[in-house]
Amino acid sequence: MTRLFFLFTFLIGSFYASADDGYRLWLKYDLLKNANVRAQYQPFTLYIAHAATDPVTSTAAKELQTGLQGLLGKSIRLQSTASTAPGGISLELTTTPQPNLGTEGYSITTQNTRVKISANTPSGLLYGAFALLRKIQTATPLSKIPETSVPRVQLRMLNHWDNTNGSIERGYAGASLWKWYELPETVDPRYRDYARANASIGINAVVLNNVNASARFMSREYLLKVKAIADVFKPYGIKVYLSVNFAAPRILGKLKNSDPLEPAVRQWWVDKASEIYGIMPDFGGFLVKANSEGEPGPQDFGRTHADGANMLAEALAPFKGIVIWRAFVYKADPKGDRFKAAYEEFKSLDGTFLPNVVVQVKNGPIDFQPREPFSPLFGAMPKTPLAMEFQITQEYLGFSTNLVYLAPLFKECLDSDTYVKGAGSTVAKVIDGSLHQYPISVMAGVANTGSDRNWCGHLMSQSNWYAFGRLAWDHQLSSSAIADEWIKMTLTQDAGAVKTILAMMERSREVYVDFTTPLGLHHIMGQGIHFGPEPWLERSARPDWTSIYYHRADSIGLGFDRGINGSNALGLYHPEAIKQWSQVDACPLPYLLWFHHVPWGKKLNTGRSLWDELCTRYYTGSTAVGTMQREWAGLKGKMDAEIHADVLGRLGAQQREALWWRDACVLYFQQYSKMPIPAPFTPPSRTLEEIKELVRIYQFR
Ligand code: BDP
Repeated sequence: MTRLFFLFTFLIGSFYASADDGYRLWLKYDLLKNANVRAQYQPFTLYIAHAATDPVTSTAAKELQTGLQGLLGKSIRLQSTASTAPGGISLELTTTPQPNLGTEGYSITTQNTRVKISANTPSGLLYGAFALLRKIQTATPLSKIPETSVPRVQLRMLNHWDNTNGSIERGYAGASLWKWYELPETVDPRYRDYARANASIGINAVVLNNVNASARFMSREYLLKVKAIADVFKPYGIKVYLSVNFAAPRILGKLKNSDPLEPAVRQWWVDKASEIYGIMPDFGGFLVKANSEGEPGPQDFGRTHADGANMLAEALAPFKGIVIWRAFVYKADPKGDRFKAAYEEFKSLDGTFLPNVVVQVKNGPIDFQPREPFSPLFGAMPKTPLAMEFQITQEYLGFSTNLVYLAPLFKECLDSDTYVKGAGSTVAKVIDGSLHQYPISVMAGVANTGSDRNWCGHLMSQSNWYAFGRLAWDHQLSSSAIADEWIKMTLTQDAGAVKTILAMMERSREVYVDFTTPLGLHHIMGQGIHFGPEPWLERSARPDWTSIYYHRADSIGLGFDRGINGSNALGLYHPEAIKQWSQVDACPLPYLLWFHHVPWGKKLNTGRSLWDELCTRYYTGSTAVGTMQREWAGLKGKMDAEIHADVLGRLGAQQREALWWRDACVLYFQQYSKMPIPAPFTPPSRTLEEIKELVRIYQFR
């Protein structure tokens, strides 16, 4: 039997060694190559004892069994009664709740040859099991195995922008994972693999459908399909949520309108809530995009966002469901500044929402740009729980052809200081509820998964899903620590290769910013598709969908004046936060053109003029992609060949795109600066018209 097991492990191992399609993500569990490393874990690999019989604890035990068998090449027994025999791992629920473990935390302790994972709840045991596996997978020394960890944010959530027809809004990794037409009769085994991956990084909440929501999701027909997915997620500690269309009472319920103060409308939602919870007692709640980009909402009836949110909250409250109401709203006002829109609509509503409402705010004031200052709303709503919304899918960060590790972007926002309660009032502390004692805390990420075999299109984008989950669990983790884990679990444990890949990942976001939107430029990408450069975009359905609205290039200079002589969006921040950005000479260069209209010839603290600095960034940024390409090529043989080749190909595409961006932007802005491309850089060999033509092919316009 044991021999058979080894043969099986060997065969599986050699199969994956020759062709890894990335499906297994970071949960590879291949035999640890180094026998000495393996040996240090031997003492506690004999059996896993777990006394509880609930589904989540069983999942934890089975995951440990599968993982350890693969990593250590040993057959592991699973025993359901507690035992004191040496050399085992036990999963134990605390008999009296331990305050230091919270509801989902765990502690891993080692004593002699035993490892004990304890938690107050089955979910805690599941996270402890995955933590132990992660440690073994990354060859952590035995002495560093003990750990106590509690998530800082309660709801660690993915938002899928998936539609009923299988398409994904801003999805770059194939079609939707959810097969609505097959459900509920056919349940794709992939749902389970998805849930596993999420649970392994602590994600415990999933919104299945697009925020531009079809009312269909509120029909009984669809709720039964949703239930089939929810049933698969449950043993992984994950709750399902749905985006709702605010006009559902009219569209689906055939009421005359969806006015939140209309008794019949309110009753419709009350009835709908009890129907939903009748089908799925564990249902999480609603996510709502209202009165934004053409979606229906309470303002259609002269009501406020709070009226709308509270109506839904009242309906969900008896079942402990929550409403996550998005603050992503803006009006088509050519004279206004979109930067201020969400703040202006929501600030005055602070304190008017029911306790089971959370307002979800995008990290920046505009829209998931490669770099944004933090949204001023994070410093403005002490009486309303605010959720963070990050975008994991790379809508504005190069789709699935660009290697961009997003943890530095997420961290930059989380570590920003709002100063609302003195220095150190970081966005992270707002979000995790510790600054204002919010009763609910949520961090959401717009998912980058799809039906592609490797889930994320670009293999390296798997790291962004991973990093999001890890940071939602603990925003104090460093970007590099997370990348280090991910590389070792996903790609290679060769020390030199890990170092090279880590360095590449760490600088990748800055590289992307440099060749697309350096120095605080923003929103100058291709219209609609949001791909490639289009700084020349002057006309669109709305002024704030053009590029000239944002970059404001003219014969004098470049950038959006958001100071007191401009839109004064800066005035929405705390005085201490304003200070860091308000003076053109002192403003950190990454934010310069976010807040200032700067003369082309203005000397910056790099010693170069604005124009020269801009060109330098475009040129060095696009050159850096070439360097990444060469470094990656040098990693051949250090990881699976298929993965290596795939990433190398994508880096080639990224190089091509980086050169478009460079040439498009320097040639376009040169029309205003009227200055030469500075030495040592060579001017583009193609004309602006040629680039525009190229970009048009991709825009299909
Ligand atoms: C924008 C996307 C659009 C989304 C919208 C949103 O381009 O597809 O529907 O955000 O977040 O970035 O609602």
